[in-house]
This record gives sequence, C-alpha cells and structure tokens, in this order.
Amino acid sequence: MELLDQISENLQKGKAKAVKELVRQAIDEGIPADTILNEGLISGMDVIGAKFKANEIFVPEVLIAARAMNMGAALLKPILAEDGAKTTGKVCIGTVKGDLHDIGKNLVRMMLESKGLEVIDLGVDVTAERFVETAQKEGCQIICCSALLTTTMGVMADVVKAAKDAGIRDQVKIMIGGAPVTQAYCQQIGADAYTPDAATAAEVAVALLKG
Ligand code: B1M
Repeated sequence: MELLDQISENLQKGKAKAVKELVRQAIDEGIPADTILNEGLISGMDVIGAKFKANEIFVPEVLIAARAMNMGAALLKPILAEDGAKTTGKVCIGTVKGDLHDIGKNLVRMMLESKGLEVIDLGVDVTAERFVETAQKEGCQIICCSALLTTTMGVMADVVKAAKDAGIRDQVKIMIGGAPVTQAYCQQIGADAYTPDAATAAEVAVALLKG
C-alpha cells in the first residue's frame, strides 16, 4: 500500500504511533510536507468525518483519530515553517464560542506560523469580545475565526459587530473558515475573507498584510 494511504488508514484506526512513524518515513522519502498533510492526514480525517456523520463511529473513535492527526501534523510543522519567504504581522486565532473543534484551527495556525506571522492562539470556545479585546491589546492586524458547527458560526457575525463597536473595524481584518462557512456567509456578515483551507488562509493573510 502506498505510504500516504497507510498514513490515512492508520489515522482512521487511531494508531498515533504508527502515524508518527509513517509521517517520519514520508518526510525521509522526500514527499512534500503539504502532500503528506493533505493526501495522508486530512484525507484520513475526511473518512472519519463521513463515518461519524453516518453513525458508524462515535466520539471516542473520532477523538483518538484526532490525536493521531495532531501527532502527525506536529512533525510537519518545522518543515512547513522552512518553506518560502517570511512576512511580519500579528494574528489572533480561535474557535468560536460554543465550539470545541480545533484540528482545522490548529492547521491554520501552523500555516500562518510557517509564513513567519506571530500567532496568538486563543484556543476553543472563544467569545466575540475576547477576539476583539485581544486584537486591541496585542495590536493584531488580523483576527482568524474557525467554526465547525452551523449552530456556532453566528458568533463570527458577533466578532464583526464587536470590532465595529470597539472602534477598531478599520484597523483589523477578520478572516473566517471552517466546514460550514462559505464565501456567501462571509459577505453576508461583512468579514474580510473566507478561505476553504489552511494553506489558502495563510496566503490570504499575507496578501491582506501587504495591503
Ligand atoms: Co464534531 N461535528 N461534533 N467532533 N466533528 C462535525 C463538525 C460534523 C460535521 C460531523 C457530522 O455530523 N457530520 C457535525 C456538525 C454538524 C453541523 O453543525 N452542521 C459535528 C457535531 C454535530 C458534533 C457534536 C455536536 C457531536 C455530539 O456531541 N453529538 C459535538 C460538538 C462539540 C462542540 O464543539 N461543542 C462534536 C464533537 C466532536 C469531537 C470532540 C468528537 C471532535 C473534535 C475534536 C477536536 O477538534 N479536537 C469532532 C470532530 C473531529 C468532527 C469531524 C469528524 C472532523 C472535523 C475535523 O477536524 N476535520 C467533523 C466532520 C467533518 O468535518 N467532516 C465533525 C479535519 C479538519 C482538518 O478540517 O476543521 O474543516 P476542518 O478545517 C479545515 C477547513 O475547514 C479550514 O482549514 C482546515 C484545514 O484545511 N478551516 C479554516 C478551519 N478553520 C478555519 C479558520 C480559518 C480559515 C480556514 O480562519 C481564517
């Protein structure tokens, strides 16, 4: 079986140690880090998502797979950080209030850091006020919000409103993403950018910082 398929299969089985070893092997074989991430780790997580939706697996299995995903991704972080030109800028990122999904958010953070940006990670379950207070206090040029639930994506509109109410809307860009989020929603709430994946998020953040 091809190495990337083995990574995906082992991630689905929650075998974190095997995933780590296979990711290391893939790196040693010269497979590009973004290919390992997308075609090994994320593709395995996609299968988990489909099975979770179909009630074929449940929360414990998903959590074990998530752990394997994070362990594999951690090995890729320093390699992704070596790639390409560096930009300066400060970003705060978090998963919105009521939402505990952090795998995608962590990948976005990793890709932002790989571009040289300073990232303040607020974690999960972050209120609109906390995003805005952090941006104000720390002088962040960009706020990145992640949401994975249709019931929590509304908090992103609250972030836009809170930034307006705090008088910093013209000083901070608001980027949004996560599986249920769309370009149409971005326009509807008046955020600055929607991106479908972590690599694009980092590219768009750099473009926004360059003005
Ligand atoms: Co949850 N869950 N979950 N879950 N979970 C989903 C999201 C769901 C779609 C599964 C399903 O039923 N089909 C569904 C949501 C339905 C909906 O609202 N439409 C769901 C549900 C219902 C729930 C619970 C309510 C289940 C329950 O308890 N009954 C519960 C809610 C808990 C809560 O948050 N309050 C719950 C819990 C969990 C776990 C804890 C078990 C676990 C999370 C573990 C963790 O994150 N540490 C979990 C997981 C893992 C998933 C699925 C299976 C996988 C999500 C994931 O990590 N994908 C998910 C199914 C799915 O998405 N297909 C599901 C991999 C990740 C790399 O992708 O996060 O989309 P993603 O990130 C991408 C892009 O979206 C983008 O870049 C990333 C990489 O390229 N991106 C951004 C993400 N954030 C961005 C921010 C940006 C830009 C881009 O800012 C600029």
